[in-house]
Amino acid sequence: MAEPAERIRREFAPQAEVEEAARAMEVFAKTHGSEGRRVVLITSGGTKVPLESRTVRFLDNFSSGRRGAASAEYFLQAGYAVIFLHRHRSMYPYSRRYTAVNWLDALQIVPAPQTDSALTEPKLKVEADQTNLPGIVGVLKDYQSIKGSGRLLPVEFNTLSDYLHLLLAAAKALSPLGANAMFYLAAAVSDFYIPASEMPEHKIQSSSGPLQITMKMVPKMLSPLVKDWAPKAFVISFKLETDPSILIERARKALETYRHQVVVANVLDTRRSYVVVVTDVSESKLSVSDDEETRGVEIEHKIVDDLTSRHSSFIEGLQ
Ligand code: PAZ
Repeated sequence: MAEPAERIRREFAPQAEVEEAARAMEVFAKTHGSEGRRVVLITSGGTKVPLESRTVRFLDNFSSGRRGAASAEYFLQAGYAVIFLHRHRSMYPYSRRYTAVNWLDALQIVPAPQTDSALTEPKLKVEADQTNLPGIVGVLKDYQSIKGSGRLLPVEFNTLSDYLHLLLAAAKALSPLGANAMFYLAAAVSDFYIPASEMPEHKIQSSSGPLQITMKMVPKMLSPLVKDWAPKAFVISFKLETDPSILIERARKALETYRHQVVVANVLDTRRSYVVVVTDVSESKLSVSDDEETRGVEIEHKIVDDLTSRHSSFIEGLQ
């Protein structure tokens, strides 16, 4: 069996500009690394797996990207530099708060100061109505300050192939940072795919009757990431289940198999209010009460607080 990096290069053709993104991640990691700053790679959103080469249909993994986008904000608040590897059009730090807003309802056209009296048409400008955009002034200030600081590098993927190539490139970029690098793998990545050589070229016809497809297993990235690509980094994976009774057992199995530091375990229906942070020696339950929720407390804040302090212990050689 070819090693995973080789398999990815051979079997998965990316659509994203991988080399350009790889260079940007390398420069970003070097810059922040040389300033002694910790750098976290956050993966966020679901992956799309095409079923036809001229693609009409996909197999999609569910994820809104809220976990990743909210966590990015809290890592930035904690002083980290963040590579935000996210699915195109999934939630984005700061703007995530307004994904349900129809911007055309939130904006108004108002007269602009007239500086040129020779103009025949009156000048107009657009203003935001803050009642439709709760907290916008604070959010915009935070966003602009983070953008100015250069501590957020967004990188986009769409398909599974893009994701695999970009994760490999990110691991290479972050590896020189040793224990100062963190991987926070919250994306929901497909376990199955159809190799290009076995994919029908044209749209699958429903006139051929019920569809039967055989999919191959996607190479497990966590194993080479931990062993070879970034062996000194602090690595956190996420485990999503729908059956709560198998959650902890599955998280423990992942830790045993991949030998990384932490699994954050969550159940689909309760993922906004309850997670368990699992290590080989502990299980810490984090939750958000109804009262906290009404005060705007987010579970990602608690997850990031917990993990940044574990990361400090890891760097100090205590974990
Ligand atoms: O993106 P989101 O906020 O809607 O959901 C987050 C999540 C459930 C995708 C994430 O917490 C997670 O568990 N990711 C790993 C999924 C997996 O086990 O493949």
